[in-house]
Amino acid sequence: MQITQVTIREMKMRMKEPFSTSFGTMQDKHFLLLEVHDELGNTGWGESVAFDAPWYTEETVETSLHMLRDFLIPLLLGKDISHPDDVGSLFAPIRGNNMAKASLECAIWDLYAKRKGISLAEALGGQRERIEVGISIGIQKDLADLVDKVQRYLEEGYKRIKVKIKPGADVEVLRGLRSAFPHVPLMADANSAYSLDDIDLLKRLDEFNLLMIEQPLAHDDIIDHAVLQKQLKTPICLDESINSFEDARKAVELGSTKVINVKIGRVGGLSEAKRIHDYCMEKGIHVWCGGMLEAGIGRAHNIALTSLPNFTLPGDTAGSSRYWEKDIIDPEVIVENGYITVPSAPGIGFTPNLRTIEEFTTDIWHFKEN
Ligand code: OSB
Ligand code: MG
Repeated sequence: MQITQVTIREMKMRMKEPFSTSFGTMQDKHFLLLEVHDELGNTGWGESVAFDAPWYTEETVETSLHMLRDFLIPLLLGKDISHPDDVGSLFAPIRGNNMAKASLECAIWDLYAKRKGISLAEALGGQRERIEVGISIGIQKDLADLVDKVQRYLEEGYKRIKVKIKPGADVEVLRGLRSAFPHVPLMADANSAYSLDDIDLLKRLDEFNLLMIEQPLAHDDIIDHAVLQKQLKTPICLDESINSFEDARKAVELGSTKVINVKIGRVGGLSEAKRIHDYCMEKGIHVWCGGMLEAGIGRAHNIALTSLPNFTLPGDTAGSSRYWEKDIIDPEVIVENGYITVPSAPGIGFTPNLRTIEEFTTDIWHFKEN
């Protein structure tokens, strides 16, 4: 397939509720929507996941735009691509910038599946017809608010509760939650808020029978997590630390992680996400699909990825209505009894809603081969 044109839309969408982590609070989701066109008039869609500020990883909306416009799109325009796996080698001369790369690569995957007339899930080798979903809840004002939220999401059917923790809002929060919900599948995400100096505190979390603790230590560490894991009963799940297949391999070999949160953007695209999935499956390491507060296009890619067999744990891919008054796809992502049905229509299987997309677009650029 020949890539003849790429459109970037800069988007701003207000979330229903602010989302707070150990690194800060977000209310407005600012991102890029990518639309790639082929020589036959087909289009494929992708969504960038970097935030406004570099507090999760180093990328931002602005760096993504810069990378796409000045490096990645020029590498792709006019190229004849036989399979989306080839995009990785095309982008190889550009170091890092995985989220920018992934937004474009995901659009190519959608386009590829549409040209073949198959769903993205099928193109990736996924088999599941529906996926189990959990929910990630930001830091709340107090324990009562958190208990209320958890109660509401359990009633909606979510299969696993993840709560954000940070120094000063950890042991007592989890103790309170555990006593309110003794048997709920529960986990905590620290977003890199601790160091090995906190080892005694982290060991106290073992008493709450958590499914796992996500990214307790530095965003770029895999060594200290291995040291910590030896002293914890609770399995460690790495998020920020895993930016590639090679990171995953090293973390698994070192014993730094027992579970991996796979995010398509963080690892540079669906092809790399699938490599990590396949490797973990071979090694008996369970994976689940993380989220970046995506709108509908990014969410659709996450759903397709989660249809692969080693996504054995509920992911963070909640329904559209958990984030948005109005999403940008038709139909919206719906969670029923804790499940999302994997669409079978060609490509991502959800139709971009051009009217709502236009409503949230703040800028637009078209790139053509010249
Ligand atoms: O660490 O998984 C994370 C949101 C923003 C940044 C980082 C993370 C998260 C979430 C929310 O946990 C996942 C979602 O609902 O999309
Ligand atoms: Mg995380």
